[in-house]
Amino acid sequence: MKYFWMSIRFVLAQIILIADFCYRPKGTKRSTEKQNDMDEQCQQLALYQYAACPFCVKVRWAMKRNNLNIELRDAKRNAEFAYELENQGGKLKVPCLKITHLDGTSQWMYESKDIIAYLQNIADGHTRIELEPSLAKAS
Ligand SMILES: N[C@@H](CCC(=O)N[C@@H](CS)C(=O)NCC(=O)O)C(=O)O
Repeated sequence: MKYFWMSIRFVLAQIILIADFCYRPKGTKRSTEKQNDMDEQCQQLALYQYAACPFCVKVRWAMKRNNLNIELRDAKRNAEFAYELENQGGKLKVPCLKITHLDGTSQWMYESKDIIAYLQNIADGHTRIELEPSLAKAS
């Protein structure tokens, strides 16, 4: 019986991975200057996720759609990421977005809907992530 459920989970994971690959959206283009600014803001973010989690796929699609280059941390394959997520974030659940603030504190955002809404606000310029002085452009 154990092997039956393992097989079902394996097949479902493969379906999710294939769907992710086939239906991944194209990214919208922005000017190089705006993209650089967005990339700098995204350095304050990290997404803890599993490759074959449907909720994580939704978040990764939102990132792709908006050209947000956020570091992906696979908490299934990397024990250190899983440990950080559980001990600093509070629970071993994905997706979870880690937002590092200027003062060094971190915010751990769970729930794919909340993460997608937050990322959309960043992409639309309604929310701005404060940058480390070393990252902020001298202008
Ligand atoms: N309502 C959550 C559901 C997230 C969820 O159920 N994630 C699963 C993976 S697909 C999970 O992390 N479960 C706990 C675990 O696998 O340890 C969301 O939309 O983000």
